[in-house]
Amino acid sequence: AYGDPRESREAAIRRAMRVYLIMGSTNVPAGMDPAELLREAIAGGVTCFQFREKGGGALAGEAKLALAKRLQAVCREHGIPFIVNDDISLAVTVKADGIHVGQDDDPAAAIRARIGPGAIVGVSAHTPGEARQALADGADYLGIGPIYPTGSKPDAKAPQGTRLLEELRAAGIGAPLVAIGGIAPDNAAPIMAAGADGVSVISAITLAPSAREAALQLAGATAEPQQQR
Ligand code: TZP
Ligand code: MG
Repeated sequence: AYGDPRESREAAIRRAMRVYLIMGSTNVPAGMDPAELLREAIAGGVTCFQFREKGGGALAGEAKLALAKRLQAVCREHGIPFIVNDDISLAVTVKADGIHVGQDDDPAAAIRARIGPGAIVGVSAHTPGEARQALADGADYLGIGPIYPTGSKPDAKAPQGTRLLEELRAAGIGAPLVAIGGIAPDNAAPIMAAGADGVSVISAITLAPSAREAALQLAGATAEPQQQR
């Protein structure tokens, strides 16, 4: 489980990147309980969770806090990291395992100063320059994308394929990298081959007929080649 003292911090974070579910209330089909969906997804093999409460109809204030706490409890029960997207005060309030920020947010060093030295800090990067800067600022992992077209983020940048992943690895950057954007079990292989440590998804799990089955398939698609043989 995350936080096992026998595992190095970086190894634990890298391992958590493998099947990284991102979700907020607006990603969950009507009539479904987000906590139940998360439980199903973890049962299928999700290794990390990010609470991303964004877009039209997103919860705010007490309702957002209450949902964060419910989902955090599920993550704790199953020993996977609970990461908060963007909202540093929420992350601090609930003592989240980490925070994920974009390029429009404070630099990783400023974020870490607020959330504490032990917390995981993830940063979205779209260019080699942004990636290097985030790592220099102390980011623990980078989110790279969008790899493929996505229907889950209206203001997403143009899809870039696996090029940046390949470029960063070729440049000798060994930091944990997680890919994002339009990823599904059937298109994850080239991402892993390009050097990603895993995939982060919204719709491939939240809109799947079975979150558990979708997570299971993503776990299979992101297995190390050595483990498959
Ligand atoms: N950032 C870049 S693409 C994206 C985010 C949050 C959305 C990913 O969602 P999906 O459904 O996995 O394409
Ligand atoms: Mg942001």
